[in-house]
Amino acid sequence: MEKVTQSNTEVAQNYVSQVFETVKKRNMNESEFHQAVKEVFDSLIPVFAKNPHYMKQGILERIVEPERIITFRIPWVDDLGNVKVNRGFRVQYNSALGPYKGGLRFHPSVNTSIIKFLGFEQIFKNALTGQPIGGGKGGADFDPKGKSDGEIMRFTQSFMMELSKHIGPDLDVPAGDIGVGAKEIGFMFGQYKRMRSGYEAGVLTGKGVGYGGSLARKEATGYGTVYFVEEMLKDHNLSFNGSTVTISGSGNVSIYAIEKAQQLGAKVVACSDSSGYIYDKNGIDLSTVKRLKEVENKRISEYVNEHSDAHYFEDCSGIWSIPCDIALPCATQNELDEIAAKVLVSNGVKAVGEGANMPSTLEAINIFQHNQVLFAPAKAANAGGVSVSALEMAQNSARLSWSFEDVDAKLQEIMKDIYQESIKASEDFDAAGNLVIGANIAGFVKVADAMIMQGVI
Ligand code: NDP
Ligand code: 2IT
Repeated sequence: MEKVTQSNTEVAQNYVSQVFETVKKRNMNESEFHQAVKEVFDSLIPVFAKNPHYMKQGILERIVEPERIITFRIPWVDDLGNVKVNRGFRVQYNSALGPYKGGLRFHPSVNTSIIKFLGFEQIFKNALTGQPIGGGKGGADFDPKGKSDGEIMRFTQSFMMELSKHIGPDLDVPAGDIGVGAKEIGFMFGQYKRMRSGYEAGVLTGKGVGYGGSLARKEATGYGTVYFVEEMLKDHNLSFNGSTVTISGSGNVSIYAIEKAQQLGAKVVACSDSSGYIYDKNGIDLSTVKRLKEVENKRISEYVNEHSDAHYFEDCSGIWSIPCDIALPCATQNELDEIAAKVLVSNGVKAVGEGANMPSTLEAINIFQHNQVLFAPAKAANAGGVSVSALEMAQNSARLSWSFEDVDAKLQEIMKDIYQESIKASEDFDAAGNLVIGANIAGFVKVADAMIMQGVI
């Protein structure tokens, strides 16, 4: 390790901005991808200043270039007999630490930029978990809203016909993300099995618990986010207990973040979907949200029909105008912008924890950090989901299934470790307490060192 001088820092800055310019040129019009890359690159300048050998190894140039991107046609037939065509994606980003691992997203907004930003972040998130998993992501621009179970099954079967050529328990292990839950994973697993001569349980995670799924996987991302934020709060003599919390979204991550925050004594007063948000000053009744979203597939607006004190507001971004101590964005990318961040700050928010992937814009993160708001970045805070996916792979390989309590205890341990590692990296690189920098560096160093040991590949 070299002594850091001003000129080392300048060399590192120049290197980073030159590689970033190439990234922009080579990946034109991919704004989400640029945003994710910029956040990581900016964090790494002190690493290159201290360890110039990473620059000589061309590590940034290699790490931003996916090992492989697969795109494919997904033809399927709707209930009326019409032929539909969607586009499928899988980015196999980095396998330095293990098989590619990461979710599948079904949403009309899915495109190359979205899948690449998610895949890029997944590399460092997966490294932080300490589990042997590389980074990948995939999905399709298919909109599951309003589709029958038959349509969803036919679509996912067609999707898997093609994806199956590229995945396997030791090669690439997809899971869920927006629009992909246990139902879709079940249909995909069935179709994959038909096309193989054996039962490869570990090819997908997030499976039903009756056929190889792990207990606590469903809860893992939301619970993990709250465990991580609780750890961060504890360091500042704060806690969920007795605090007022807003949590955007009402999908998988959001529901289980609400559940754990409530178990820790918080009052969660608001949640949302893409149409609008609800505010319940008495605290959200989670059993109603679960029934509406997990069973009946309804809009969050229906909540107020059953809770007369609650209010529904159109425009989901308005959720950030509700005064709270802790805000957990758990819906989607860029759902919390600079204006929303300023409103949260002026209402006295103490901590923000990202359950979703890249929910805060770079400008919003700046606002939080300049106003001493504790900030838990997605890569670290939402790593609980993929951590338990890796535990599901381990159980599948061993042909065992662990109890809910065992998996939950391991999850808590992993989230604490990620917090400690990120804090330590922030201190080692003169940014004490900055978890964006700490998490990016801690994840990056593991991947970069493994890549260097494996040669120029
Ligand atoms: P779900 O599909 O279960 O839920 C998504 C929620 O976010 C829904 O309430 C949805 O509302 C809302 N939402 C989606 N898109 C938008 C949008 N454009 N604007 C406003 N609201 C929107 O997905 P998950 O809960 O699994 O995922 C949520 C986030 O967490 C994503 O960023 C995902 O990448 C991330 N994540 C997920 C993990 C997992 O294990 N599932 C792990 C780590 C991160 P509506 O129903 O109206 O569309
Ligand atoms: O963004 C994520 O970490 C996920 N959607 C979960 C990935 C996984 O493989 O469990």
